[in-house]
Amino acid sequence: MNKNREIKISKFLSYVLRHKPESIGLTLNDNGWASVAEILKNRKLRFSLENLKFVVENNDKQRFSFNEDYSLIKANQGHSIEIKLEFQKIVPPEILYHGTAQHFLASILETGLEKRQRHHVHLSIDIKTASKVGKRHGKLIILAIDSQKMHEDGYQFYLSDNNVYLVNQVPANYLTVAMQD
Ligand code: HQG
Repeated sequence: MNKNREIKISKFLSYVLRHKPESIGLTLNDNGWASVAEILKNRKLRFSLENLKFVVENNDKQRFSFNEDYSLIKANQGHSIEIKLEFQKIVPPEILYHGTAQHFLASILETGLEKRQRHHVHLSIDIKTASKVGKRHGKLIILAIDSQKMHEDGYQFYLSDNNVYLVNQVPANYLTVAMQD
């Protein structure tokens, strides 16, 4: 499939499965699953089941999942609408990373990392992944999170199906600057 079309379908899926299902008359169940048949019937962007499978399987960040018989599809994380995603509770690795923009630093050191529009603060397993996330926002800065200490102090960590580490907040005292551009 042509890369532009693939990205277009992926963005469309993010929009309807994370943010605005009602824009195409779709309903998500409590855990965020939507009917594949309903999605294929939408009038905004036409594509086949084969196209959809291709986009889901080749997605750079594995943003979406099918159920076993391909009748349902969901976004693995990143929702702004209220759903009860069943994330796996985990004991985090000792250190996790968060990539962000340097201009956010002063505010982050004041209030800690907040979830903003999302359901959780998103953390990365390594600096490489955190760099990709952070560069989207401006001049890169990588923060290291003492996730082991946070966990010992009672903060619950989760892992999404596409291996994003999630936590409700990161107070500033668990953060240090690991690297900046
Ligand atoms: C910042 C993408 C000032 C935070 C990525 C971040 C990731 C603060 C921004 C996923 C702050 C929110 C998540 C504070 C947090 N003061 N700024 N107190 N607390 N921020 O996009 O982590 O393509 O909502 O540092 O790859 O950048 O959607 O979060 O810069 O996996 O699948 O507020 O989104 O994946 O930005 O990215 P975002 P994020 P998808």
